[in-house]
Amino acid sequence: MSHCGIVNKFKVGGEVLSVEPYGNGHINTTYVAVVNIDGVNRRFILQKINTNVFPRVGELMDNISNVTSFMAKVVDSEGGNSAREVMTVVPTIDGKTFFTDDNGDCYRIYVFIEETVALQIVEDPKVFEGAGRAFGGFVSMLNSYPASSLYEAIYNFHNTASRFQNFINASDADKVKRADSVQAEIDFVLRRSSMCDKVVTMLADKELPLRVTHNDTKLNNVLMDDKTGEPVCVIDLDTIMPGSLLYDFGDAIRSGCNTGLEDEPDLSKVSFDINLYEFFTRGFLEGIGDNITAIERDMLSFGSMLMTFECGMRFLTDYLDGDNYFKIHYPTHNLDRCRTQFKLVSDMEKVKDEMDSIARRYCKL
Ligand code: ADP
Ligand code: GN1
Ligand code: MG
Repeated sequence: MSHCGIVNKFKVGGEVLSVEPYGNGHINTTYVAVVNIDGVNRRFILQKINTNVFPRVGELMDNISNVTSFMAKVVDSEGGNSAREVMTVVPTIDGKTFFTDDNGDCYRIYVFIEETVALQIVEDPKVFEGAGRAFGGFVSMLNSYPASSLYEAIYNFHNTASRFQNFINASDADKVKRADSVQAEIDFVLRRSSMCDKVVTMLADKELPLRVTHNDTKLNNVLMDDKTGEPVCVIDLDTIMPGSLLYDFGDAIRSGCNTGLEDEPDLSKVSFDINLYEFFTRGFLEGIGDNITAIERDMLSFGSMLMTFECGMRFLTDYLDGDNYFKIHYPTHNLDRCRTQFKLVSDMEKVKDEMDSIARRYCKL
């Protein structure tokens, strides 16, 4: 079935004019569809859901439609505009949240949020502070959402201990004979293996609270107003699950406080920017308000290192495994991504004390 035919399976309310590839996510395949509705061209986001990564699509879409309905009510009750500030799932003509074609491929459609931009890199620290407010506000808004009613979209998603085990398995199996060429990166992971079970254990022991978290808070997963730079809408809701606030904070720091791109091959361009850390932390702590504990506050630096380390380890695991998970555009793409993450971890280790004093300075506790 053509992509236009797929869009026609949804209640878009008009004539489908075109469907083109869009965006640069690593997981799903995204398209923009233009639909003529009563003489006006409107855009929609069509996504083919990566069912290797998300095998239980029904559960995933239940999570997303329930959470977005909840957030829309909160936003509207506070005088906001939920049509712009919350993702809107467009139902299929038979009232479902996604469409399955004859090949078993699953598609969904969201309303396109116009006059926004998804940034790959921070150009203006104030904009990054806004992203912090948006992600902090996101966790805060979902504080009263019943976490136990959510499905676990990817089991053990930020369970760093289990990610470490996957890494060991891939390195031992050495399926595509790459381990010898990445011994330095393998050693980097092994030297830090004791980091991996800390948050998992503290969550299990209830020293850290389990919250509804986004779990994929990279900078390009919040849309910014293209004129004012203010945050508009948190997107990419596939990984909303019960988790730790440290995951959301840490993943945003990982992706936003990098002076280079996530896949920059020239490591001299990649470094951890503590100034940006301060901007984001101020925004995040403002957004979260008092929905944070002292232990969480004191572990924000650790969470940043852990999420950066975990992501680098995942890229390395995928490289050792023959690149089956993340989309790659050239053979060493995952290795380049891994190296940027490990460079950031090394940088953060050197300024941990400064990161801690910034968190204390802006926390409302
Ligand atoms: P992935 O999981 O592959 O990262 P995303 O859901 O983040 O996919 O979408 C990929 C890109 O599509 C985003 O970075 C953004 O540019 C764009 N996008 C996604 N949803 C919307 C939307 N509702 N309105 C406008 N742009 C969107
Ligand atoms: C993936 O979907 P996307 O591109 O926003 C990945 C994240 C990684 C990120 C690294 C479901 O995010 O966990 O941190 O790439 N998402 C999933 O860029 O695995
Ligand atoms: Mg994304």
